[in-house]
Amino acid sequence: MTPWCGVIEAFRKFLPVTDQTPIISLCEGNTPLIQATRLAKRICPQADLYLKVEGANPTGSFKDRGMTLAVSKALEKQARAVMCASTGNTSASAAAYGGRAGLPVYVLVPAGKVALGKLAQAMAHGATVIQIEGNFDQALSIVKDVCVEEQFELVNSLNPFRLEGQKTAAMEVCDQLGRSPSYHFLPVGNAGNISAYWKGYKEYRAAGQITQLPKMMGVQAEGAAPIVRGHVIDHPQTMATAIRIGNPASWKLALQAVQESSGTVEMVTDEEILVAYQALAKEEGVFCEPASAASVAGLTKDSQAGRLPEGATVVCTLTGHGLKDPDIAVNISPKTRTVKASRDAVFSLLQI
Ligand code: AN7
Repeated sequence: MTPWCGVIEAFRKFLPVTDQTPIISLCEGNTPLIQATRLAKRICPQADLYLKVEGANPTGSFKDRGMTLAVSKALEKQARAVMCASTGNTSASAAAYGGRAGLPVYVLVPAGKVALGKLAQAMAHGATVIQIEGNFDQALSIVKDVCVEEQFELVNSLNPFRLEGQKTAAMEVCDQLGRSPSYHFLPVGNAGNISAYWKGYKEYRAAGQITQLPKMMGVQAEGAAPIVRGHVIDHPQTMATAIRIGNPASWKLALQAVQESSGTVEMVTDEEILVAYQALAKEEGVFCEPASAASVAGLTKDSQAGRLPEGATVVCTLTGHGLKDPDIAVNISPKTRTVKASRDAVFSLLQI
């Protein structure tokens, strides 16, 4: 068996690279597609449910699929530096891949609204991390200006190479399932990923690898749901900080994906997200970050409302690893107990 060498090598013929492109890879992709029978029995007994565990990528999120290509292309065109605005995961990925390419990395993040693990990653990989007293949308607007003036390579999903790389996730799902799912749920923030998946599915069908296309089901957090509400949200709010975005860059592309596929964009409350987050961790052994669980929260809602047909094959993308946001996990779980180092003290706590 040839070893896995990352998404550019695996999907080279679908990607805009040549023999001259220097490939910066951390062997991203090839993430598990895990069947979730226990969870399905409870939330959608009429369907087969699979989880695409993107937290298993090298920096713990799906962003690596796009970043390998964006940074490789930045290096090819001899960019001076790479820069992004981020709710956290893009900055972690840019820092890792940029560092590996030997490029300076600048990231702008909303102060106090980035999960600890993500901030730690950007810092550890040596990026210049600038926190702004504002939100993601303001950060992106500043970054766009700086990149034009300084001729830095913008590595947000406005960079078309990001979406090209991320589309490989849809292709992997088809390879793993042996066909396309009938429904694909994923969280929507800046709306790049849902657009990338749709591109990937369509290209795979055009290449004769699949015959059907899934319905694309986007899920936003209620306090940060501009696409569902049909207008920009100036002050987006959600504890799922990864998708705390009020003016998504790929808004139009996402709507197109949903309309072309006869899917939907819906919103779920923070409480519904946390219920799904805990169920995934406890019932399936899959620890994702809160934003990722929005996909399963959306599925739960649709299934309960009778909108999911009998025999559906459903994939939920879990976009980021649970370890990204340790504070949430600790804060919403029952407190751990500390006792004397004695057998009796320990036995007294066992619930058997
Ligand atoms: C875990 O890192 O926008 O709809 O700056 O980190 O493609 O934006 C992150 C987004 C879902 C939404 N799940 O994806 C960033 C950033 C997780 C994420 C999304 C993000 P898009």
